[in-house]
Amino acid sequence: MNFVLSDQHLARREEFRRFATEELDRGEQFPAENLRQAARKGYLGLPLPFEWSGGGTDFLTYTLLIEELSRVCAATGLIIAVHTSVGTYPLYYFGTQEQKQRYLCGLARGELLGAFALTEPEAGSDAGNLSTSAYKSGAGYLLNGTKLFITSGDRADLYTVFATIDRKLGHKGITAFLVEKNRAGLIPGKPEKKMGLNRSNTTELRLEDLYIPVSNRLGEEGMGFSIAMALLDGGRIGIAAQALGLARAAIDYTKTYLKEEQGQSGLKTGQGPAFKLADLATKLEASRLLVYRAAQIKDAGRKCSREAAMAKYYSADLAMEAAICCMNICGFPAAGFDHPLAGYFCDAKATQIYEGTNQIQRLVVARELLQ
Ligand code: COS
Repeated sequence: MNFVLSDQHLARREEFRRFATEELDRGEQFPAENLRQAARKGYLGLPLPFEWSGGGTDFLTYTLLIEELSRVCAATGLIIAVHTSVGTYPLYYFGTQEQKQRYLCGLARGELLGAFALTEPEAGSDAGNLSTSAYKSGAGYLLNGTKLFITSGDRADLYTVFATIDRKLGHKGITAFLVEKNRAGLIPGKPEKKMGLNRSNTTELRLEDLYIPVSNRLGEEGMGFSIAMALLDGGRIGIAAQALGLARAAIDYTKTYLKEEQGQSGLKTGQGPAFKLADLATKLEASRLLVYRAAQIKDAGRKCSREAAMAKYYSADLAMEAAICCMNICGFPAAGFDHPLAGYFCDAKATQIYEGTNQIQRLVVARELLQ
């Protein structure tokens, strides 16, 4: 295993860093302009092959992109991570040639935005227990049910939706479908008000007698759960990279704060905050290695469930720890709603919850250890 990024990776990281610093805005609305600029650079299909209008990079390069974007705007990082790993990869990995020809280039170029609709009000962590139904109807299926907490739920052009053809079959009944935004019966809700990441629209999605032709089924009937799980492995690496970006943002902010404070008042900083920062910087490196390793295992075409889970929960917990620690170091002003550290704190919390809670990640790791 290579512990050092290649010159090519370093050059791409520098490019992403410059782009994020110079071209991303940190406003409050849905970051449409950020996405447009990122699409212009080819960042919405970075790890997709050239033949499908992608950037032809490995997954490791994609994690560098998500980390750099998220350091500046975690919502932009999240939207692009979800669009790529679970919005576009379903089609790339499991689509027929005809399905790919319809949508894959548009997704990779960022002309279309992808979304992933698995979670339901009664099926979050226990994803295999979902109840959205898909009944055979003519040359297709009628879908009925409610999906919850869908990233870009009201913005996406193409959704991968999971429904069961027969609930009695358990996870073996779950089937995946490609659903275009303008289909009658697809009803997105209003964006949820969250404590962080409000630039990323998270919505409910109601499916009411939503007709889907067989030509939009992704994979065979009953393959949906395995498809979802396989995609989430990659998705979790992206979220781990997002959390890395957030942890780094908090640490960078506090480094500047301490240097300025030291400049003004000699030894006032003392060893307490400095040592705390050293601990965080060390954990950040450990976290990075977990993320890069998971990405490299994926790039090697091997199963990376355990490594992705480890990277995801370690990085997300670190993002939270870094935000709290840095707020403690910077003191009362950091608790203000508009303070950057308060923003990182609010954004970091979500990384512990979505793409499979950190408890689910521990379950994935523990199961592999004990099997
Ligand atoms: N890749 C491919 N297939 C996988 C897989 C993976 N990473 N993980 C599991 N599977 C397959 C298994 O091989 C099994 O297939 P067979 O029945 O053909 O043998 C099937 O899926 C069921 O696996 P398992 O018994 O492990 O499923 P569980 O119901 O116990 O669920 C957890 C496992 C809890 C890990 C799963 O439900 C999960 O990840 N939940 C969290 C969901 C989530 O992340 N939601 C976020 C959505 S986006 S915000």
